[in-house]
Amino acid sequence: MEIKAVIFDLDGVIVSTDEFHYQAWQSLADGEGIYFDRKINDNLRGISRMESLEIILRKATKKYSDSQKAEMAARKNNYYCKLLEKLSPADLLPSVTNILNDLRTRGIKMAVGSSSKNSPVILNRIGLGTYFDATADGNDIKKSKPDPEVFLLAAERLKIASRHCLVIEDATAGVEAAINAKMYVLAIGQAKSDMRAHLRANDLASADFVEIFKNHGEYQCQNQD
Ligand code: B16
Ligand code: MG
Repeated sequence: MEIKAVIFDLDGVIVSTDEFHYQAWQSLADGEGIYFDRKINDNLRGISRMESLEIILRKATKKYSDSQKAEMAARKNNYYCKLLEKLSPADLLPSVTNILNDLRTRGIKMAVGSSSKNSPVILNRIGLGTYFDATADGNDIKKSKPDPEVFLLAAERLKIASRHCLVIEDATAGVEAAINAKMYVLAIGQAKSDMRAHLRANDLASADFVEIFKNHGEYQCQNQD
């Protein structure tokens, strides 16, 4: 199986906005008197804003109406967008720039596949607004990860068959989405112990791209910083 394209998850793979999501949900939960911690937050990785809220509300002692939920989701997004104002190209996670440049030089197609509706804002802030050959995000899809929709759409926009795509993910929901899309998947960070992934690494910086492409195509990547 030759890898012709790499589809990057955004939050937690390219940039550590996953920490901002945590802080924003914590602010919301504190304001509502709902218990929330980093362990619960890990279950929110890769899934949509409203699905995340539903998980948080499992710890709530009162029932919320749909309009109250919509207001809470908007409030969380306001906290989150405030934090995004601080983002800059300096916030790219280690090795991202080198890996992107290497992939580009070798002719590998690249896309972003993110559940986030804030994906375009984030990409602009980190200086990658026009970098990718294609993007697919929370604004384009009906079902978020673990549904494969976002990755299938990214591959369609790249015009590359699923079996030639490598997804890089930090969420177990994202690993499952890639497998559901019949794509190859490298799991990093929180997802690194997910045995369903074909490849696993602590983070992008320690992923052995030389080995990956030696086994799955002619491409060889130099990913030293
Ligand atoms: P938003 P990814 C996901 O992005 C996040 O991991 C997840 O925590 C978040 O709830 C989701 O985006 C929706 O984000 O509220 O900005 O639309 O990891 O798929 O890039
Ligand atoms: Mg992620």
